[in-house]
Parts: sequence; structure tokens; C-alpha cells
Amino acid sequence: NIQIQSHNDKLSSSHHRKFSALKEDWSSTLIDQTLQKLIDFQIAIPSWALGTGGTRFGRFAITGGEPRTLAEKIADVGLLHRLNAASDAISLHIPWDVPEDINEIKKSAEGYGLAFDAVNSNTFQDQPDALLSYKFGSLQHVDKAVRNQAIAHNIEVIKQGQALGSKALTVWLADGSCFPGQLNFRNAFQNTLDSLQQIYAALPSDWKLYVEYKAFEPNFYSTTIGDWGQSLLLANKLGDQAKTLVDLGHHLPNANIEQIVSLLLMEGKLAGFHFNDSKYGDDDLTAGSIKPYQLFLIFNELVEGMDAAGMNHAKNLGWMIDASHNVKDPLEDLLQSVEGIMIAYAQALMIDRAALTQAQQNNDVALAQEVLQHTFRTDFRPLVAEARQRAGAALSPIHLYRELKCREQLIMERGKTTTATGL
Ligand code: LRH
Ligand code: MN
Ligand code: MN
Repeated sequence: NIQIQSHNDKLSSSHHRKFSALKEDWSSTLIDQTLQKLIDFQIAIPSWALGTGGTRFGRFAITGGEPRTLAEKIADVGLLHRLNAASDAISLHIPWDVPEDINEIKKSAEGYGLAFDAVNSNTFQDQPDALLSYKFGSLQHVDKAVRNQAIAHNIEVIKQGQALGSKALTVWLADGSCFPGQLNFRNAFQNTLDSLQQIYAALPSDWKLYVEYKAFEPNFYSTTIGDWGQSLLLANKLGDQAKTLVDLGHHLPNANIEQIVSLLLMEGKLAGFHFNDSKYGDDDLTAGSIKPYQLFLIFNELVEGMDAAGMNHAKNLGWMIDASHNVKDPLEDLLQSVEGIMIAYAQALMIDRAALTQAQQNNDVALAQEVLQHTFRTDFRPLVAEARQRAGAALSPIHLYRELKCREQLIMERGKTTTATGL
């Protein structure tokens, strides 16, 4: 606290100058409303993004001090949350994460003010003790015994999540095919639906089932839940508790993600997000690092759609990051992602909605674009920083992280060569 205070004091006069400039130009009601929404906004950190990732060509473990246990992963998210007051939950991936002593794990999370977000199942890898292989799929598999093994795993993940206080299961399947002719598409879909129905039946009544889609990889000819159409079809057949999860990196190039988001939201079928950014495919890069305008346009749809549906911006969707880091310190990268997301959210909240609606009604295309770009091109970083300061966190989390030599300390505690599990 003292460290945050002295960091904020140091930046105080320059922050004050920038924030005051914003207050001169923008409506104070809108600024106050936006500040409150930014203070309330929280996003879950994926446990698998706390260590250095890699590609199939290799992994460069340059960071050191990576978390070796679930308790250490929780400590890392606790540190992020202390710095930015915006990362109050961790999303676990099972069995990459093994919550052995549930009470201990829960206690340590509570100590950092963290909750457990959606739990993720994993039927895209064979575990060392597995009886049957997922080489040709899991929930879609032609062999009922393989499907049953995958269903049982998902039900086990629900149980573990329940013990931790999670409220959602995210299912992402690698299921698909690599070559034409390999798969009967309709059978694969029907098998997947039937398997998901059994998992859905085991879902507690206050839980959600998030059906995540992805266009390709690791299968390169077809993916059984390859786009939002297939995911929505399944979610509709499953029932109210099933929804479609949008991972920003899971689309074919140039897909209009904001339009997908707006329609899913309209249908009450948007589960939430795996935020990241990409240039080519499922690149899992820092949110807002490649296409910040797309991120802003997505938040524009979210703000408009959530207000129209009377939804609570902070609570009604699953806000999660899904990222992987090859060349950056994972914790710095995650701080940058949260910042990028909050900037896009702030820009969307500051849009003059009445003017935009009016321009749309008048088919005034140029004006509609002006309205959007007016906020996109305004620097709202002081607003995000102000919200953070009011929430008791750092004006500039990444700078404080470096000033306090957090990574160096983690290396001292955990060693230079630790390796975290995950992608
Ligand atoms: C698949 C995915 C999915 C997995 C995670 C590790 O590409 O986005 O969410 O669970 O990566
Ligand atoms: Mn994902
Ligand atoms: Mn992905």
C-alpha cells in the first residue's frame, strides 16, 4: 500500500494535468459514469498464461521465477490484482492445474481477494494415465467408450470447480478432421451434441456451459465446433445455461467479430470472451496490440447491447483473457492486456450514443464514423488510471511492477529455471 501510494504520489501532478484536460472537454456525468464502470470492471486471468508459452518450434524460458504450483499461480494473479485492482479472478485449466488441497487453495485465493472463474476441461491432449486416446477426437469420437471418457472428465472438472466456487465450465474441443473423407460431419456433430447433453445434465443449476469455437488448429481440414454458428446451434439445443464463448483469435481472417458479438448478445447467448489479439490465426497476443480499433468496435457493441438489455457490465458476461507469451514477461504482458481492454471499454463508454443513433437514423455515414472515431482517437488512459487510483491501485501498474523489481523477487523465491504448465 505504501509502495502504491508513493508511486501514485510521484505521478500525481502529471496525472492530474492530463485528467483535468479530459474533464474540460467531456461531460462530467459521462466521465463519472465511465469511471464507476471502470472501477467495477474485473477480468479473469488464465492460469496457463502465467508462465512463458511456446510454439511447436520451441520454448524460450527466459523469464524465470515462473509459478510451479497452483498456489504460486494464485500468488501471481494476486500480485496483478494488487497492482491494477482489475484482475480479481483466476481461470483454471484441468488437469494442467491440480487443485489437490481445495481448502488451502481456496484460502490462499481469498487472501488475495480472488475468485475462481470458469474452469476449463482438457480433452485435446492424452494424459499419461489415460486409457483411451483423443487422437481422433473426444466428444465427437466414433467410439462411444472414448466419448464416455471425455464426458466423465468434464463432469469431474465441474465437481472440482464446484468445490472452488466456480460458476461455469468452458469446453473447447480440438475435435475435427485433418483430411477430407476422414469424418462424417453430421455424425461428428450429433455425437458432440449427445456428449454435451450428458455434460449439461451434470451442470449445477446456477452454472453456465460455455461452448468455445475455433476455426482451425490442431485439425486443419474441419473443426466440429468451428464457428459461432455451430456453437450457437449446440448452445440452443442444450438449453438456457449453454452459451457461446468468443475467443478473439478463433476466427478466419477478417471476420466481423463485432457483428457476431452484437447478435449473440441480442439472443442472450453470449457467454463472454477470451480476449487476446492476433494478426494471422490463434496468435494469443496481448489484447489491443494488433487491432485496437477492432477491440474498440467490439466494446461499442457490448456497451450498446448490454445497456439495451439492462445488463450489468461487470457481472453478466464471462470476461477472461486467453494469452500466451513467447518473448515477454508473462505478468507484464497480462498487465498490458488488462490495460488494453480497459482502454477500449473506456473509449466505448465515452461514445455519444444519442449522436450515433441519430446519425444512423439519418443514414449519415460520415457523421456516424466521426462519432466513433472521436472517442477512439481520444487518449482516455488518464480516465483508466484515475479509476485504478480510486480503486486503491497503481496509476501505472507496469511501471510499478518494474520499480518494485517484482520479477527479480520471484526469481529469488522460485529460481531461474522454473517451468509453469500450460500452453
Ligand atoms: C484453444 C484455446 C482454448 C484452450 C486454450 C488453452 O486454442 O483458446 O481456450 O482452452 O486455448
Ligand atoms: Mn480460448
Ligand atoms: Mn485459442
